[in-house]
Amino acid sequence: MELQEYIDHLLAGEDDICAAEGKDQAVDLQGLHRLYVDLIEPSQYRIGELWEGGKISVAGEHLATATNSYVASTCYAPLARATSGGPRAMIACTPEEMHELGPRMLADLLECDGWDVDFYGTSMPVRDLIGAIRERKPRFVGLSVALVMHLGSAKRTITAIREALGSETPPIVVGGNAFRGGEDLWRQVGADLYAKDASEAVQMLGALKG
Ligand code: B12
Repeated sequence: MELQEYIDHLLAGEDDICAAEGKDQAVDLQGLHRLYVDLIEPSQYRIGELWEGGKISVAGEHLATATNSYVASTCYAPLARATSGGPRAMIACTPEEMHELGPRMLADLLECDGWDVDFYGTSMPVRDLIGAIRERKPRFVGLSVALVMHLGSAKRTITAIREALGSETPPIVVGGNAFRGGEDLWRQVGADLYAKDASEAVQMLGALKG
């Protein structure tokens, strides 16, 4: 199905048609990656443009986002692996960050790649994040930032983690819409690694599995 046709179904609230398309694509892991990065992600970006341009309402955006969340979870579940005991990954949104679908999709694809993922969802408080890293000792921490205005908070979060954990700090990986505005932004917030999408991230992070 073409992107525009899929978006039309999203906006019409046709979750059954969207899920059927997702299942057709996600017949294997490669298909799931394609579904996430080549269909769900660009459809959400397009929804953002339509919303920003006043072409669709907030209700339209919410419906599309909820439908894409449903499609992702429906299609990922059959390919998920039992990963308890595997290398641990930690994925969280920085404080105040409410965009959850992108990091959730990354968490899903990492699980399918054998990582035991702790996914913390939106707006993770810094103190609690540091406590969780101490306790759970992940191989890396992934921080998601969608809003450009949250880049400062991302930098403060990373600085606080490094100050608290010193040489015990695991590699800090960042990603999300906010970093698309400039090639060097991820370095400026003090991260060790960056990936532009979830597929690229899974490939890059394979090197940390050990
Ligand atoms: C849906 C949505 C929302 C929903 C989110 C609901 C949810 N459950 O997630 C809600 C309604 C909450 C929302 C709120 C707001 N939003 Co909003 N939102 C969007 C929208 C349309 C889609 C987001 C999405 O799902 N993207 C799809 C995912 C798959 O893409 P992604 O997040 O980039 O993730 C991929 C990669 O980046 C990567 N990745 C993501 N995280 C990580 C982490 C790591 C470690 C790695 C390696 C990789 C990685 O992997 C993912 C898959 O490949 C975007 C448009 C856009 N361009 O993203 C606007 C957008 C991000 N929002 C925007 C704005 C302005 C807002 C609000 C300020 C609006 C308002 N006035 O209230 C608030 C702020 C809320 C907050 N405090 O965070 C702007 C941001 C502009 C800017 N320059 O910063 C955007 C770009 C829309 C626009 N075009 O104007 N939003």
